[in-house]
Amino acid sequence: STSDSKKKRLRGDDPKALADYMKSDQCRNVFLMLGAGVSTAAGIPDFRSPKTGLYANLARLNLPTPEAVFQISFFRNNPVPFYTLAKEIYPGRYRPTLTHSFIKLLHSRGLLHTCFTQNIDTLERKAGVPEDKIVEAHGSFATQRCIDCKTPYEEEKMKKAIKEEEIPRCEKCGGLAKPDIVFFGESLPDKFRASIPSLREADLLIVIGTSLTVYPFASLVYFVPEDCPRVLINLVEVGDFDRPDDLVFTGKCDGIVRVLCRELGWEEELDKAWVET
Ligand code: CNA
Repeated sequence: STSDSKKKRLRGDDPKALADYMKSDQCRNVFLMLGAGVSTAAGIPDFRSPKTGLYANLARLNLPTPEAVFQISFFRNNPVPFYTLAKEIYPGRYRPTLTHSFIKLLHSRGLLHTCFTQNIDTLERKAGVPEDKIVEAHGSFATQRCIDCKTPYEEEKMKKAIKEEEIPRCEKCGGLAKPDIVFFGESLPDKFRASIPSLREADLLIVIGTSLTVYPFASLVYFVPEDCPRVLINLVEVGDFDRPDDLVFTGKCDGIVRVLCRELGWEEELDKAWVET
């Protein structure tokens, strides 16, 4: 029965029920899983949205398939498409969204355990979420190295090369220098695997702005306990949110996060955090 269930039963798409649960002392460890949809309002296109997504707009780069831009074997022979794209999405041009500020708030309220992100734009850090709470599962533009001898490459030089449309090369071996973002066929950072067991401590999992199509990242939703409510906030329904305590909110994440913060009594703080970033 629901009465002896450890967690409060959550059903459907009621932000008040979610807010009440978040305010209760049952909810201590909140985990997040983020995707490109969190950053579209910042002006960074996602991959898979029809028309606006990056994959829909890569045709002009003459790729065999859109995914090739992130394939290490393709990159080795032709790094130009990747650097063309990198110029477009390079951090520095964008500011965090309201949803990023919500994550900062979860941290300052002592609720955030870990923020798993597929995003490579570093906007979580920019919003003020401390690095030790972020797992950049697909790496980021924060560091870079040679794909052959692995010698680190200077950030300023990478910035300059991308800006001036030059191909950055390792000063040691002449290999291609690439930002440490994970390409298809490359392994995920050690921190990703090391952080998976902590999901057993989860009292709440919030999944925001991802198509949940990239593995192993997408499988994280299965590592939280059976009775841990899982919340999806996404433009469209994705994944299998069919456990009894799962909640699904469809729409733009910034709007949904605002409604949730209103229910939490955090709305003013949310706007303040966002203005200050
Ligand atoms: P995706 O496959 O493009 O899916 C994005 C999802 O977000 C889709 O289901 C959209 O419907 C949804 N969405 C778009 N806008 C919003 C919004 N405003 N509110 C709510 N939902 C929205 O992207 P994933 O992240 O799932 O794919 C994984 C790839 C994308 C990772 O490897 C990333 O590195 C990569 N990526 C990152 C960025 C970035 O760093 N900002 C940008 C583009 C791609």
